[in-house]
Amino acid sequence: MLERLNTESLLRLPADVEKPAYDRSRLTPGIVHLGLGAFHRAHQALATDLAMAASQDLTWGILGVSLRSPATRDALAPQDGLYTLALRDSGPDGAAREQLRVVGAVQRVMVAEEDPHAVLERIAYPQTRIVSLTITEKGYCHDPATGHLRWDDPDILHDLDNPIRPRSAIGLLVHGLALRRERGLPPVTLLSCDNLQANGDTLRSLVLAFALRLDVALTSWIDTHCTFPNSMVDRIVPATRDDDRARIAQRLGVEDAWPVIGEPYMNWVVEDRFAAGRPAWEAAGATFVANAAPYERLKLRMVNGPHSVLAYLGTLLGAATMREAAAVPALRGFVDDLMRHEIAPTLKGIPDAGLEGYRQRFLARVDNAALPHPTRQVAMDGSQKLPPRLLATIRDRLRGGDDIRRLALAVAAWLHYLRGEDEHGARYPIEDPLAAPLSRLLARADVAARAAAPKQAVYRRALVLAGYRPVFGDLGDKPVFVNALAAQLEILREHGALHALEAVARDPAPSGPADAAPAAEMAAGAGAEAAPRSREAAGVGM
Ligand code: CS2
Repeated sequence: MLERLNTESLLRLPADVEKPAYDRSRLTPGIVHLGLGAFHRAHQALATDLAMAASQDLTWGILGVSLRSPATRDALAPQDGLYTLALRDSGPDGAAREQLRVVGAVQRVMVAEEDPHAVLERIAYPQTRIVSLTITEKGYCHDPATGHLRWDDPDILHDLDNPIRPRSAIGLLVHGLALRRERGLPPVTLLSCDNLQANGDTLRSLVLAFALRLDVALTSWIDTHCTFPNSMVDRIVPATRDDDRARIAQRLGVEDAWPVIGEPYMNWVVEDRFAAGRPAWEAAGATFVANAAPYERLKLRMVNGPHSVLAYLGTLLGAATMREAAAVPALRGFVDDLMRHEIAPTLKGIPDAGLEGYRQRFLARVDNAALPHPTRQVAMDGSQKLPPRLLATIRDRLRGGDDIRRLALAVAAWLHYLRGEDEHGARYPIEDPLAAPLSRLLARADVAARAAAPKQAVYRRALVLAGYRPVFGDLGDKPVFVNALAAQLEILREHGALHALEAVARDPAPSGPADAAPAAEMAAGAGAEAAPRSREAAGVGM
């Protein structure tokens, strides 16, 4: 039985393992972080560790909060908050390389569900200056298409009436801020590090909307004093596997119950609007800017969008990892063409965005043989991920009257993936907060297609699917989109993913928006269906 990683065993780790270069016994907590998953531990916690080492300002210890699961707390508490970050890639000879660092910035871990009041107390702690979040897209309890708070979300409803025991991140934040205000404490910065477009602005509007239901004075206090910087974070962090744990324990000579693995590449761009100071994160390579929106758009569209495409088409083709997916020549070529021809042109005019660098790096990052990244991990929660990653790009393209066939194939691939069965007949679970309504949607689309005249069935199916407002918003009202989707869905259903990829590669881009010729004809034949919504398309009866 190996000894556990902790304050004491830290002293005996091998010399090639990097360690916190500051006195952890002098740390004081300045950050409360909601969502202590691998993503946070591989970037913000690391950056805070490096910032404290560089500046010796030790007032930025992190109190990590898991919203529900006790697993991270159970792993890290016996380790005094210490964990290993393993950055992995391949050397010039193709052999895996791994750089290990023990991160010391997390001082303590709490589980909100066990003791929500303790979390509120920490938000309302005098020394807390930043409350940050990586709770994934679905953690915001917002409508992915509009960005508005979902007032029908059971946790949000519960939290409006429960100032002492909130369950949602938004409830914890607002009730925690209310306590701060009551106690006359200074404001804090609320820093979202999730993959949402305008993540800070989105968080701000959700917090203010919730606060407004409780107390106007609180709302204006938050609005006037707290800040919500937008930020873009980029690092691929697959879930840790048992073989990672075993390998890392062997190198450390002690057991780490939950190391985190990631790629060496990291990019963090943050708006420099902090209400009460911040760590010297530039020591870890963070870039501070006045406006992070262009960088967020760049990353969501040029990394996360193609990522989702590889995950859905890859899953349909039976690829278990992102690298396997990108090794399918037709899919690789498709992703590259998609970035070049349909995504990158929507990002023109972004200053200093390094657009070309992002494109060139993308496939090389996915190819990292030392970092298997399951397609399943990226494919999950598509209902939340599609709007900022792919649909916003489609909207921009439609505005310009530009070709969207490749983007339509990407969206069709998600819808096709939702059937839960790959092209070899293997079944997989759909992990998505909207899994149940989406499954009903697929069933209704089938019924509508069966009921339609044969020539219109394809269009009818697409019309019902694109009419699902929580994901597509008003895109389902746009015949050009529905046509393009119908055409790609039809090819996927009838001939499979490879055929669809080859067809879109063979067919040179048309000049105008009327690209999905066969479906466009169907739409014309479908008369009123090409016009604004039918009851079915509006999602009635869902
Ligand atoms: C991925 C992201 O899981 C996903 O959906 O697209 O987590 C991606 O790896 C990171 O955003 C890269 O920065």
